[in-house]
Amino acid sequence: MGDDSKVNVKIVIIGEAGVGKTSLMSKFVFNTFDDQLQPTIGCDIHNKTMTIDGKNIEVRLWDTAGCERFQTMLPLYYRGCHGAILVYDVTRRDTFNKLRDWLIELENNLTNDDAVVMIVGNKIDKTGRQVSKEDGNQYAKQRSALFIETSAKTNEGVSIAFEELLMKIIQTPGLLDRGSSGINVGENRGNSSGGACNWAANLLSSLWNTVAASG
Ligand SMILES: Nc1nc2c(ncn2[C@@H]2O[C@H](COP(=O)(O)OP(=O)(O)OP(=O)(O)O)[C@@H](O)[C@H]2O)c(=O)[nH]1
Ligand SMILES: [Mg+2]
Repeated sequence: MGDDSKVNVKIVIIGEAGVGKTSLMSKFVFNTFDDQLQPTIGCDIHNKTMTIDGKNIEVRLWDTAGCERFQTMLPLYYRGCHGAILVYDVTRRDTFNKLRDWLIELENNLTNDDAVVMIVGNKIDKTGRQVSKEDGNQYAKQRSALFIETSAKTNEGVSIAFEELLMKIIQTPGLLDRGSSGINVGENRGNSSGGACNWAANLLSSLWNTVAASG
């Protein structure tokens, strides 16, 4: 593959409800922040094209719902992921305590064994912190995950979070060669448009949103 080919990368964003998963995605993809964001229903998929380490990358971000009602669908979203962003809210200790459950969920469902996990402590702009940076860092280290603190509101750490994760994914030997499986069957190296994949993935997401909303 030449360096001008596009590499497709799938990343899932998970964590408890309200921790800022959608806000992080929106800041990174659209550079927007909404104080009154509605909870995600099912899963939203957004793409961003970027260059990391001289490689053209089409990043597909699966922004999942933290609400328990939608979690039965999660294993489907993990299929073929190259990376996962596991978010907690530094002002809510309960969301940090739940990281263990989320990591077990990832271990059981990620189809790429060496998919890269990044733990993100979000909302550092807020007062009333309940989880120190040291606690977050130490926990991530124990679990061999990357770690960063962010604010989707002020943009602190947001680009770095995604860039570090992507860099690590690119540098993990063989990870991208495996591409994705399951519903992302069209994802592989050298797919320069990604149009059909986007269409299929977004259609699936829309269908799921419709079903979820009516249930
Ligand atoms: N102050 C502050 N507020 C934030 C930050 N990130 C998100 N929020 C707010 O927190 C609320 C929840 O954010 P979302 O991005 O919807 O959270 P989520 O994790 O996607 O939630 P679900 O979709 O329900 O799982 C929204 O009102 C956001 O505006 C942040 O970094 N700082
Ligand atoms: Mg959301």
